[in-house]
Amino acid sequence: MDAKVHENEIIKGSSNFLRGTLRKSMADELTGALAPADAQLCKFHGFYQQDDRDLRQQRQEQFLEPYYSFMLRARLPGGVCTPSQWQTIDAVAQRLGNGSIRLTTRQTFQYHGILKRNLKPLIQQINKAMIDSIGGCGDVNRNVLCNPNPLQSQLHAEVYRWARRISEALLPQSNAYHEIWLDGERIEGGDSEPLYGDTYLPRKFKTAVAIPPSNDVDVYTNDLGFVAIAEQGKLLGFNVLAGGGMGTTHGDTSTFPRLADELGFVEPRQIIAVAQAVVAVQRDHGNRFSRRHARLKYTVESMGTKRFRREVERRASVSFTPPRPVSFEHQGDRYGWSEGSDGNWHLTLYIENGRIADLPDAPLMTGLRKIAALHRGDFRITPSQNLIVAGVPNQLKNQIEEIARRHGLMQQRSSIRLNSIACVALPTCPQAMTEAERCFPEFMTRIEQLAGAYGLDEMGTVIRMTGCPNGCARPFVAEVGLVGKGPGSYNLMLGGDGRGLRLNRLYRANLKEAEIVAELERLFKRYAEERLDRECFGDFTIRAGLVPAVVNPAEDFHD
Ligand code: SRM
Ligand code: SF4
Repeated sequence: MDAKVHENEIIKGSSNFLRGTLRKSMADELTGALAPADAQLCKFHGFYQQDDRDLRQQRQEQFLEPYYSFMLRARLPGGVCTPSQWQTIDAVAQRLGNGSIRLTTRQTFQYHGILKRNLKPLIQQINKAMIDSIGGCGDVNRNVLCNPNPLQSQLHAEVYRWARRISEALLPQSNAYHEIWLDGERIEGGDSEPLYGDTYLPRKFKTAVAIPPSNDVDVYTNDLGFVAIAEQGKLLGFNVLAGGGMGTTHGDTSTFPRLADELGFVEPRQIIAVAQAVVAVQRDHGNRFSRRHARLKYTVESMGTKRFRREVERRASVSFTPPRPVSFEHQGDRYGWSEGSDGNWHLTLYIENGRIADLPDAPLMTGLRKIAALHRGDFRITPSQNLIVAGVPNQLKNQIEEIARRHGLMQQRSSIRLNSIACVALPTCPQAMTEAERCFPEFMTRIEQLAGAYGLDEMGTVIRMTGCPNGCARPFVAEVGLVGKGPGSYNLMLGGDGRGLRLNRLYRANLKEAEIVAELERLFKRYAEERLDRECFGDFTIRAGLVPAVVNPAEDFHD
């Protein structure tokens, strides 16, 4: 292997298909941590080693090792689970996690604060409920997103089945997970990774399936995207997109967010071959020297879209036809009850920051436990960290609503709050430069007051905050993006279009919260006075010349 490749390539290549020394690390009772190489490999098994950053200094002063614990992320294609699976998810959080469940921006759930000794029992318990964490993280395909709101029930069911198939087709084949965590039998010399190879992908890889007119999955921000094309509720095929991504590094202009390019249209039966071909091109052409430049978006950028498309066509033995016209109307979720075409009802609940816990004024966890006990449909986690109680027959509607209301799951919220999201950030995220989840509710209260003062609180502007520029709440496609820059300070980004079709751009750097509020007050005032009929805030910021639109992010995102 080339000596200059990134050290993670060596770790992967010599791991014996993701086994490394994980068993030994787990058995070592002298530390709450894993050996450094295993702390990389464990991501492929769905968990991260973390330490409580609030306690770092205190522990250092007491000459103690950091307070290590683990975050586990499940694989849940399209965010769908049954009520009985929900009951397990809940029980495991109480017994082996920190008592809360965190819904994520990729339609799954995370447990935080798992002690090393509890990892194996936790993985075993969720697996008994038929939920695994394979590829929850790591340099492989991650949880596959799929529009979760089944208004057109049959089309949704069909598209969801394709999302599951993609997830299965892109799963790593190593038996290591079963051996290490589920005490499965060892396959002597039998392991191979026909798709990924022994060094897997150069970097994480993300796939989403959208059903227009909703762009709730932010399909253009994914490495690989499929946009369902239907006529009168019948699925004809998918437009295929490639090369989207959010992560950037402050001060490094060679990194940038990017929206995926359209490769073309294919029929449903062709999409698995196409997905595998896109992965294979990334496997063979992605950058294995610099992880900062290793995502598919840089591969597409350096190969050029035409060559990339040809290579996918060749490997998948397909010919793309021109992409079909699509029209997306909004990002985010639509709340409350909606009726599916099959006569069942779906209740979308706003879960602030995706954090499910028994809060002093809102026992969310207990409420959902009670709903799970009588619900016969399914639960769907949305890409905006919310939850849908889906497939409720008419006769259970009132009962479920009554429980939801009594447990604070249906509080009155402004549209501007309902359209906002924040990432986890402190205290668990090692990359966080500042707060997000913990400060966001109060910050949004100030923004609500501000918007209310100008009659804009129901305008539903998309506001997203992250504790660093990795972009976990997809802030670069928000109308207002707040991207952590340093303790208590954020870059204020403007110019998204509320549909996830345009990147935003830096408006003011390094602002403290009070400065952000003051800036937004000026901007909201102008918007209230000057906006055109039905013009969203993001479009206004471009038309008013507050920021120029990003056309080619490789060239102009950092201008
Ligand atoms: Fe993320 C890393 C949390 C969605 C881009 N992300 C992390 C880590 C694991 C920090 C780390 O490197 O150790 C965070 C763990 C925090 C914690 O304590 O839980 C973390 N990411 C999250 C979640 C939980 C945010 C949330 O509030 O919901 C989301 C989990 C999704 C899931 O279920 O799989 C989450 N992360 C995203 C998204 C949004 C998406 O995928 O739709 C992005 C932007 C899209 C993209 O990938 O380009 C995203 N996360 C990153 C990056 C930057 C990657 C890059 O290309 O530069 C990192 C850092 C890295 O990979 O080195 C990162
Ligand atoms: Fe952590 Fe940054 Fe992701 Fe927020 S955006 S969870 S701070 S990596």
